[in-house]
Amino acid sequence: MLDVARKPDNSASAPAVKDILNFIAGEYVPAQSGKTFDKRSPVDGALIARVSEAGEAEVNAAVEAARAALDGPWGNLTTAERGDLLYALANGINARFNDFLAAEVADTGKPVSLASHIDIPRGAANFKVFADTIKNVSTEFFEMATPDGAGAINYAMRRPIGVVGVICPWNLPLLLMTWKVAPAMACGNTVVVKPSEESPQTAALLGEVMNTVGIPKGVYNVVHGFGPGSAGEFVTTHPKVNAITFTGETRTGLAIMKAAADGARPVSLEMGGKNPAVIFADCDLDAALEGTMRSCFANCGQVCLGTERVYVERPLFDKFVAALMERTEKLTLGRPEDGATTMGPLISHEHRDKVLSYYAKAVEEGATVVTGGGISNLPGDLAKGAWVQPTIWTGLPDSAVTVTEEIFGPCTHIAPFDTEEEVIKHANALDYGLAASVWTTNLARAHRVSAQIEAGIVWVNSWFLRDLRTPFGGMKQSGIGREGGIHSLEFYTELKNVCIKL
Ligand code: NAD
Ligand code: 6OD
Repeated sequence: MLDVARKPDNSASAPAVKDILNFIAGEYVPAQSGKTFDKRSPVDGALIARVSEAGEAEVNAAVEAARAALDGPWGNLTTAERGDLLYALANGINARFNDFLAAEVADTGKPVSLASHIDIPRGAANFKVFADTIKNVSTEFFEMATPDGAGAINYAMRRPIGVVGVICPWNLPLLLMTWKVAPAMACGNTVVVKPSEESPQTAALLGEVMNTVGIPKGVYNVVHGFGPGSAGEFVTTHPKVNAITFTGETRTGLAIMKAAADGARPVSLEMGGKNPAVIFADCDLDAALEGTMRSCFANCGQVCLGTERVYVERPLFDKFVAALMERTEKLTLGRPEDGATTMGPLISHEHRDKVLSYYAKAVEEGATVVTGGGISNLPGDLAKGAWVQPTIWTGLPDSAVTVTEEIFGPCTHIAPFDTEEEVIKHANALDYGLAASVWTTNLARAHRVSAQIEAGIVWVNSWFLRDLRTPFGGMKQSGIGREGGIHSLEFYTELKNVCIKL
């Protein structure tokens, strides 16, 4: 269970324009081409960073550095030595907590209160969890008979898979990047990370911590840029990248899977979702409202596990909609460092255009707009930020685009249901299967419904409660594979069997 509280430092704001470079073989380097792209604040549109865009030359250099580290100093460390370094990394992030917080908040505009409780502590915790996991895993052993009577023994060994390409999204940048980098490194691999173009800063900053704690050069490399025709494509098509782990949209994941087919390279894909919440009339209403508020609006609705479809048992429907509306209208949009802020902006104007197109589509499709539905007009500089109103709709059929496509914004549709059987059909109606939450005080029902919902994780009477030892991933088009605890080891290591004839 994650419950790490840290006192936010209100100095985590108003960054100057920074130059963000690629991190290759332990050095910060600009692209040979000199190409850069601008990173603007989602809060007020101000230019906050100029980011060096890696070309093929930088990606090649990063992959070569990663391979050299693997064949050299990193590959020679014991599991315990790697574990100690991973602990030092976690402590190193915590020692620079406010720097990471400032960088994350600047890139994403998320409230300091959120990033200081979730993003940065989890970004650090991932290293400790996987350092511990790797120390405690055994492999299988079989004795067998042989015709000469002497017998043979078989034992399995885990070996690193090699250079791992790590392609990251922008919604929880440090948390989701270290969620992949930590197990990859714990298992003895080296990495080439491609952060999202929208959130380059914390991945870059982590390079400093890698150097400070003495991670050998080349183990952790960062190349900045976009997807197609840029660093993302160069990493995922590079023949010397041995495996690719990805978090992002389903469409992107499928393109990466095709690229990985060349060379038969394994992929781990954590992709999109359109997650249901199922609220039974016997639920603890306050808890269900509190949890549903978070699952719909935390991080401005930009959480892959978030709820964009709420199904409420009919006797509770009107009351639930009215209460959720009331709470939604109390959300406070504002500057990240303002303690009163409970919701930030979307990541960019481009993403806002996408979310607003769904707001318009919902109306076209005949939705009742319970609250929101437009742009939030904030005063002063904030008027240039990527703000939208938190939005609730009712009245749409399951076939509506608004109810079937992932929007990834602060919005949800609420529909009534009458029976368990019916709501399970609604929940399972889409090609996505990432997460769901069920709210009921009936234990038998909770178990019955959870068992039937097609999702990688089902929360009962909670949301985003994460024990990092558990399997995490999506069913159907929400993902391929599972990571977390020992499941990460399945992806980040190759198992080999040694058979010794006695
Ligand atoms: P995205 O797919 O647009 O981008 C993710 C990363 O892929 C970025 O670094 C991007 O530059 C890169 N990329 C894009 N096209 C590429 C290509 N052709 N080849 C290689 N790299 C490419 O996703 P996003 O907008 O950054 O993130 C939001 C999406 O991520 C949502 O769909 C959300 O559900 C999903 N997500 C899923 C999980 C999960 O655990 N399942 C977690 C977080 C986010
Ligand atoms: O908590 C995690 O480890 C995780 N992968 C969360 C994903 C959140 C998606 O936005």
